[in-house]
Amino acid sequence: MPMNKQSEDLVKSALLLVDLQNDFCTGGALAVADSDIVIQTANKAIELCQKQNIPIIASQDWHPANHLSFASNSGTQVGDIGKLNGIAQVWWPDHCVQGEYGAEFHPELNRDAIVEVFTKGENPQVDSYSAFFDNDKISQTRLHTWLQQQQITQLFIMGIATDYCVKFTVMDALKLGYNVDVLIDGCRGVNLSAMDSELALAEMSQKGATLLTTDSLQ
Ligand code: VGL
Ligand code: ZN
Repeated sequence: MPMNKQSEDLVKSALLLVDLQNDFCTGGALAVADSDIVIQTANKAIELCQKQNIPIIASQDWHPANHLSFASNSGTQVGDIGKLNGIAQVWWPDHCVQGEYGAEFHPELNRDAIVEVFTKGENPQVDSYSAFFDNDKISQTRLHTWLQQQQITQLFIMGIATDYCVKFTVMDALKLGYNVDVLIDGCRGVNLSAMDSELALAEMSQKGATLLTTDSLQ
């Protein structure tokens, strides 16, 4: 029995792919380990979702070159921790600059399957880990409105990075009332500290997300 038959169930779902971009993959500015596995897992999840008419959507980190989360623009070192406009900030290498190769989705990702893309991180003054809100929680992307228009109330979420953009996206989704399943085999983290991804998953679970593997979509 498929666990989610989009046509028959009352609950409408979407698969949300978080930041599957070149800069977060091998060779990129902010690459996570095993990004090739993430892309393969995404393609498998896409195939399984397409069979059930579950739409595939994606977030895209999309920074202007002058973004203040870049150490190069802030007089800080990569990996430094501090505050940007009063909000906790890690300083990153330049990454996912609008229009550049690093910001594009990975070439091996089945990009044709993606029906809607939600960009984030365009305001140079504030970082945006979540696909829903900037880190200041003031500005929001089109994602929540779009999901409401589609009457989608359940999300399968996977991607990069477990300890930043996946975590913040999952937490906001839960706060907004979505039912969230995290496809953990399709997530990898930055792990500035070794346990960060595990801790992030534990937090997501504790707040109400279900941790699944992609084969449970079958
Ligand atoms: C991300 C750090 C900076 C992410 C984005 O996609 O997790 N991490 N920008
Ligand atoms: Zn970023």
